[in-house]
Amino acid sequence: MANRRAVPGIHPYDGPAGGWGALKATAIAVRTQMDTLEAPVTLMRTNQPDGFDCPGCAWPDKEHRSTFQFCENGAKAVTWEATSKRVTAEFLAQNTVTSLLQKTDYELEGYGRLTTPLRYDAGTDTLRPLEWDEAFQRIGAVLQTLQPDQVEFYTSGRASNEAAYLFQLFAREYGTNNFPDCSNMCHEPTSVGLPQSIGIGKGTVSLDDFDSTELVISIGHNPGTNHPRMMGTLHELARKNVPIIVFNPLRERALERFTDPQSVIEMATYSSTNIASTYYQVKAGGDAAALKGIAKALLALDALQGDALDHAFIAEHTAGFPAFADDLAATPWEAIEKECGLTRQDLEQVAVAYAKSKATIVTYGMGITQHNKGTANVRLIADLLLMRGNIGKPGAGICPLRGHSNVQGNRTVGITEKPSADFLAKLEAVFGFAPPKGHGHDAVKTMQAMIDGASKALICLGGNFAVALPDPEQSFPAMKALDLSVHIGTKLNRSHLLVAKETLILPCLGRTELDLQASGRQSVTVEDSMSMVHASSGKLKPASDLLRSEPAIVAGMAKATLPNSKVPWDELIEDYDVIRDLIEKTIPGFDDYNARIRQPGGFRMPLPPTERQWPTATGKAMFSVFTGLHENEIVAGDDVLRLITLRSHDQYNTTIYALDDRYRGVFGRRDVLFMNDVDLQRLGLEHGDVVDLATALPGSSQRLEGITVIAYNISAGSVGAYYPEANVLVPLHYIDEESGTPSYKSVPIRVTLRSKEVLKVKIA
Ligand SMILES: Nc1nc2c(c(=O)[nH]1)N[C@H]1C(S)=C(S)[C@@H](COP(=O)(O)OP(=O)(O)OC[C@H]3O[C@@H](n4cnc5c(=O)[nH]c(N)nc54)[C@H](O)[C@@H]3O)O[C@H]1N2
Ligand SMILES: Nc1nc2c(c(=O)[nH]1)N[C@H]1C(S)=C(S)[C@@H](COP(=O)(O)OP(=O)(O)OC[C@H]3O[C@@H](n4cnc5c(=O)[nH]c(N)nc54)[C@H](O)[C@@H]3O)O[C@H]1N2
Ligand SMILES: [Mo]
Repeated sequence: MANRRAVPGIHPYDGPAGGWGALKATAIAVRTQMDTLEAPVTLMRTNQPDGFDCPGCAWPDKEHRSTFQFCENGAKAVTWEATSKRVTAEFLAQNTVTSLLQKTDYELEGYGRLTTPLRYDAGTDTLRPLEWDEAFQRIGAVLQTLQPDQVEFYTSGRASNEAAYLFQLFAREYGTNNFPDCSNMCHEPTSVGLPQSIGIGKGTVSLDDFDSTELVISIGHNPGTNHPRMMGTLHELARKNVPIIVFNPLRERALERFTDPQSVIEMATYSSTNIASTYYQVKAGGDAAALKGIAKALLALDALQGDALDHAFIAEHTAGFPAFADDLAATPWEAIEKECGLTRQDLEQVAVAYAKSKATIVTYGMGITQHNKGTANVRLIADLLLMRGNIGKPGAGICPLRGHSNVQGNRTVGITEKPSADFLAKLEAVFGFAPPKGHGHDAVKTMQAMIDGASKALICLGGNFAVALPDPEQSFPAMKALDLSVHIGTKLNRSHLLVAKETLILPCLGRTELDLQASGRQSVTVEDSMSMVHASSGKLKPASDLLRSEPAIVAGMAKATLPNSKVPWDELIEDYDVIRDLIEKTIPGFDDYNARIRQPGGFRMPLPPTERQWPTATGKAMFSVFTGLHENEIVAGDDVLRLITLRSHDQYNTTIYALDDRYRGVFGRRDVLFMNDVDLQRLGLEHGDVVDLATALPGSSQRLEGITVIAYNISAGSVGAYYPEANVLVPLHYIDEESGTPSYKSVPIRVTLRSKEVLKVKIA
């Protein structure tokens, strides 16, 4: 570390995560975004019984009635939505779409909330206001000229159960199962892998399980930034000396040390708590090897002492164990060590700790799923847990950390391109139209169909589709080639501006805002990471009088498109209880839906594995065999590095709040590549050099130029850069074949020197 040259905006951060820095960051967020009189009241309503659900993350809240939990990034999510900034018609008249496309995502976000329905006018190259009815009529007119399978219905996981259910109802009555959604870029490996292993594509733990767990293994997620309320739980466990074993290529500060802003003592004394008991810097994409190593060591331990496996559980509840064990026996330690970058001894130590714990939870995020073998990775985690009967008992289980706050609920209420026959039959019985049976497009397939010209229209319920997906060089022109794009959103983003022949932007209410319909104040419902469904209702005055709720907008489009619709759209919008009654009639698990969301904390969706019921094809929990170890064997070579694309502390997916990444020591800029010292030396590079990156896959010419490489504590062979800027390097078809999820966390790249001169950047 000594004698490194100075690089603008790069200052190692030595403190713990959380603490006073987090309070200060919140104060800044409030000051820059909101009317300061209103802000404290709004923040206090987050996750309260009568308030709104925090749009920041999907981590549950105890009964939704805890005293307000301070959370820096939750506060940012709320203040950015409740901002007092507005995109006005005057502003849009003065700024052409071409000029707005020159702005950064950060600048676009900074213009604030959308206030009126907009339509692109090619003559003036501007977005112009129009009436709601006119907007719906235009959408209906275009959709009536297209074949249903030429239309794509995208959902970003913020949408409520009610909005998402109506969206799928509209699309299915119209005649397609084309449902690309953000989950296809996120936890699809969980949704595809876990049903094969345990019979349901959801996590099995509840918040209470963390009270009695004896060991947490945390793999590939960064809770200090992305699941900030989870830090309270981890902090509590660490203080009780429950071991927390971390696998992550980067040293993430919040997983090392955390000061709980709720703790008066820690705040007053500037002290902190160590979070990880052991921190293993696995290679990017090396988790499968590490997990196999732990499982192999556990088998060896069991051979010695006889009690490292739960033999009774394996015999009674599982199938496939012999094949799983045979494969482990056939997997050599040298190969495991090479692939994960950890030693046999490391992994044996984890096995010993694991064998000692009577109840273990494994938590995981994008570090596991966004890989070529994402689904197989998820199944290996389930295997490890099954070996010791760690599913379906208190204090134990699998805990995928979901992304968007209601992404899990969206899937539950029918946002899927592969609907079950049962569900379609129920829709038909209840509504009297025949929904399409063939499978539709997921996110990557949608983009490919757009590139090929087969898909002509894209309707987006939130999100920033083109920016979230890989390879903008292909996806941006494909957006512009569409006949129609429609975006229901709160803030202007780049996908909105990649205008098609016809483009409409429909501004909606956010979670924090009052939703008044004919029967009065409405609430919506969401399902968190732990399958708890609860109500959310905003109270703030809407950002503009012209905003409509997401359900109302979907109903408006549906009525204009389907004049003979069998769905009573108007009744549904008058009172969302009626939507919930229909959800109850068509989807299992929602019995007494309206009554149960009126109870504090809501209710839990059925999770058969928690009772050791396994709705798999065999009726047993299934072990899997992860063939090989390698994430990808297409490209090898000493000069090829694996690129992880990740989130900074100051962003929410494609929404960039600010240009800092405090805990990683990056300030005022995002054009950096994190690299290990060993790799820097090996490649003849120096901290601060400007480099070019090229995707190292056969036939790819994808490049990202002029990035500053910085020395960072990241596992050798792995490098990191920010999403979405680095998406130019991710090929569209570099995916996990089982789930269709892009391998955003393991892109093979080559790095070449551009200039030894340190870039002069103006730090904002
Ligand atoms: N504030 C904020 N909150 C968010 C979001 C946000 O952008 N901002 N996004 C939301 C969404 S949609 C999602 S999906 C979640 C995302 O939450 P995370 O899953 O935490 O997402 P990432 O930032 O992409 O980071 C993944 C972590 O995995 C590590 N990692 C990368 N590759 C590997 C690997 O091969 N193996 C292992 N073991 N680790 C690896 C990275 O170093 C990083 O710490 O957060 C949600 N919450
Ligand atoms: N390279 C790389 N790419 C990735 C990832 C990665 O780790 N690396 N992560 C992937 C993951 S996990 C995900 S989930 C996707 C995210 O993909 P998306 O969900 O498509 O993207 P977001 O950035 O969350 O969408 C932000 C937009 O949503 C709109 N919005 C915000 N709130 C609301 C609301 O209440 N209602 C409506 N209707 N609209 C609203 C705003 O207009 C805002 O601009 O990106 C994926 N892309
Ligand atoms: Mo996500």
